[in-house]
Amino acid sequence: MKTYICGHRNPDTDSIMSAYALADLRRRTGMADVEAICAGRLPDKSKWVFDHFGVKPVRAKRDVYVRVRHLMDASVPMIDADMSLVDALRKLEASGESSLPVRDASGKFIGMLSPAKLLNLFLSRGDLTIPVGRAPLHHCAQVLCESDPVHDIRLAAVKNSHNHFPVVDEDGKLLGTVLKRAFAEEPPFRMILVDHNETDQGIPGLDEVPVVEVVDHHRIAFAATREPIRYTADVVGSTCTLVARMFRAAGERPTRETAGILIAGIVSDTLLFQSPTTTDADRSLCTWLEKLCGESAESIMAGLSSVASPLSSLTPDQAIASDAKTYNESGRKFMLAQIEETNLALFHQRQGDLTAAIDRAIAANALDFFALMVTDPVRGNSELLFRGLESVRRALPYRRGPDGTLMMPGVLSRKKQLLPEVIAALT
Ligand SMILES: [Mn+2]
Repeated sequence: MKTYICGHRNPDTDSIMSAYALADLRRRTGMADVEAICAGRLPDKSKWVFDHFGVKPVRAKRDVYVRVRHLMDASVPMIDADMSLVDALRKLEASGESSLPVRDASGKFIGMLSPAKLLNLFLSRGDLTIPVGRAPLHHCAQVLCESDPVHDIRLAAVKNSHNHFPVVDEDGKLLGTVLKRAFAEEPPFRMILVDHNETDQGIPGLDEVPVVEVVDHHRIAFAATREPIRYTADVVGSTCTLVARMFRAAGERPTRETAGILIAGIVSDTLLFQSPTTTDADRSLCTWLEKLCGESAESIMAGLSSVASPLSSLTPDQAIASDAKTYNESGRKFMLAQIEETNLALFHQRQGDLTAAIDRAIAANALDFFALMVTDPVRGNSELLFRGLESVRRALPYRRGPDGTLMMPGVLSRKKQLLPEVIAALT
């Protein structure tokens, strides 16, 4: 069964690199069909890392919804309309099914071949050598489209009296059959989460797919599981540090490329060991990786920093969404976004546009408030653009700057520094 490894929505470098490296490790330790994916668009910084180390980037995937095409049963044959009825009935008999889908010369679905529908023809001793296309077919079957998400149609399908559902593509071309029992089966893939564990922060569709493993360095808000799962969590600066440690524990040595990819995750999440989230484990594992990679953490960080800043290369809506996380706390729904920007002058210039984008995000997501943290990793400061619930803004311990943003000297971490203050302000 296929296993996807995926970081959080609006993924950052740590999320994507840890997914890539963990897929490498899981493949080496015997997991056959595993693929690292990226929840949404691959950010430019991540693209730079993959290009720099000459490896194929992880695939961007919008969601992991189970779709009709995943449930299709390839062993159920299809009948061509020009086949003689007697041959078609033999094929039906051999298949062991109660009915089979029929397609015309252009491949389009035209109906189901079902003995019940042919009873009159048998009784009148009709000619069984006629083509199937001229025989009475069954037309009231529920036709499914391959891209339909299963959760939208499961209820109707289970209630339907038929056991066979023909599947067509957008043009009506017959692709195959879904059997009713497939709706009761487990999803055809499973998930490993890296760099997050809250379903709200995960790739859309995550709540329908079983999670078999989590590797993470955030607060734990994972739902109770039905079966034991592998869960690796520690208070370190980067999920890539945990993956590097897992390579070591398994006695596996990352390749030059994977070592470099892990370093990129570590330096970006710890802001080259400046963030207060940094631990000794981040530093010592990074030293080990530098030896395997042959490139220093500093040079990889310099490469990452050379990639265009979000404020100069993205629209305001894209910039605030590029690393935004949704939280539900004390009955409030809010988003905390973070962008790294060494040029805070640009932030002040674009403040009006960003404010408008934030107000749109608040309306679109029915949020109580939205805070955008703009972090300057070079000087080690952040500023906060806050919109929404005024009582929360006033309860935050940050001084208001001349143009209304909140000044956060020395604050670099959304998780460790901003989130606890926001939670405290809510209670
Ligand atoms: Mn991380």
